[in-house]
Amino acid sequence: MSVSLTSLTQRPAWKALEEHYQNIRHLHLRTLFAEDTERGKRFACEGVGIYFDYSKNRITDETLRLLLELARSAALRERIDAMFQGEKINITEKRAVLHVALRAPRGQSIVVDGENVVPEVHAVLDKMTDFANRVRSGAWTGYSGKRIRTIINIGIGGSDLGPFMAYEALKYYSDRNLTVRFVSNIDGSELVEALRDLEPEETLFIVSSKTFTTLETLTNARSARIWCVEALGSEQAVAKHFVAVSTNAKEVEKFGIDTANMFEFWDWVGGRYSYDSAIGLSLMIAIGPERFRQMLSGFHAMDEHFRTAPFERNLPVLLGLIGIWYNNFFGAETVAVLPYDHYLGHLTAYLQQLDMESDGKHVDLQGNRVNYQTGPIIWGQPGTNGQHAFYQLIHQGTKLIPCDFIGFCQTLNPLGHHHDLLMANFFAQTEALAFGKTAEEVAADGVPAFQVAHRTFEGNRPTNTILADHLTPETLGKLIALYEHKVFVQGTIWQIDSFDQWGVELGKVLANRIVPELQSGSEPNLTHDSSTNTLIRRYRELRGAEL
Ligand code: G6Q
Repeated sequence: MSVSLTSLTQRPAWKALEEHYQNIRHLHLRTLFAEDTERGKRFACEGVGIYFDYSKNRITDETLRLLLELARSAALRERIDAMFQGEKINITEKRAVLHVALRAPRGQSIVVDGENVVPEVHAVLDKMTDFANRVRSGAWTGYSGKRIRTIINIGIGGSDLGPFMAYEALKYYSDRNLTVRFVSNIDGSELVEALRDLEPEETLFIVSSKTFTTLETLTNARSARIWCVEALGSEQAVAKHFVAVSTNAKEVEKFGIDTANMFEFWDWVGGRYSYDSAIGLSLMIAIGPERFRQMLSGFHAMDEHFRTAPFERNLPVLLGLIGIWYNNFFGAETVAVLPYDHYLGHLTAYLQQLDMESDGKHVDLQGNRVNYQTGPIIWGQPGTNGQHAFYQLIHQGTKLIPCDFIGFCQTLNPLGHHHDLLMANFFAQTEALAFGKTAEEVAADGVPAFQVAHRTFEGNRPTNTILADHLTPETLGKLIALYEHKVFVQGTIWQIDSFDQWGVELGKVLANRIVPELQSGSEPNLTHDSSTNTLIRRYRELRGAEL
């Protein structure tokens, strides 16, 4: 795709938004709702069963009109088509960006370098299905013939956060005779704690690494292998207790895993966009192939919505544009993601990587430093715990923190009135954040004068509400695709490459330089800055000391 674009901040739509911001920055949500009794319905839309209420945002019809204009000026439509058609839009790595192909139905065609990739996707899904069924049924046994009870996914970043989040999110649907654990950190304590109560005979390791060269993953995998071989008394045990998920067959073989037990994916799947590929093998084993495929059809439904719905009713487009409004015009630095569902406890950590690794860039596609803000800081945790902790700052602090509230109308675990109470909190919070409580209202409650200022809530704190029926594999797929595409929308407007991650690559190189300096027997010749040199010397002095 070659669309040449005027610099972002010089575009008429951008300039118009700057001016519009000056006009409405003091406008209160109280006024907006009072002036339009239908606002709660008008500023809401539904797509593929996800209800999106964006009325409690500091926007008017004019704001939306201008934001949509900005999207058009960024050639968003052309860019969406380019992604779905397999163009190499990840320009710094010269790669196509095709996580959407991972959930394309059998029979669809998406061509990369002259080849339709959809049949390959389904061939791997079929291989995963067969393997998952064998583990779940007990047909696949460990070396000593016992069935597998625990699966340990060893991976990090994109090869960990996605399957971990989704396993927790869909635990309700998982086979409780099997447990999945996730080991990511190179800190040996994590692996030791994960293994301490396990039977090696009943444990299966899935080594998940796109490159199969990542220090953390390979170090953990080697230690796990020693644990397994020592306990089972033979190298032959590896074939029954280790499988791999990777794009790199050569390295998998080098590690000693039979490539017949390797599940493939491709360089056009970014790590943080990969949990619906073979990287989700642990999840598929836990919830079963059928539910995994339901999740994929949820992803696909949102993909199609994103690809075809008019921007005015397009959930990822609206979510993305509203985020731009606060990030680039109000100067908000962060976004809080607040799921009101126990099972979504790891969603925010997952979205943190998805969003911040994708859009945390300071140069545009031409390599020029941008003169505007790009990706926000994503943070948060499930309500209502947050209400008893950091919500104070959202309600009464000095910072503007736009929030995404995510909730469900039905619970998977009906228990007394729990769910109504949970959702009452959800609705009450977005209401209070929007409307606040004036000093007059506080005084009218009989609050002593000295407390009135402290107990006044300015309100005008913006929130999005994302509401679905209940949490199913399909709903999770829709939700994740919603955020994937929201990140894409924003990256497109900011004109950055949302699909590379040079900051992560740097970390991989830097640590390798210091390892020999920590381990060498003789005093190393340290050439870092004086702080790093001193810290390394201190560490070398103390590392061998008795505990
Ligand atoms: C994701 C990133 C990064 C990556 C990890 C693990 O988009 O590239 O988080 O997933 O560094 O890499 P491997 O899968 O290659 O081990």
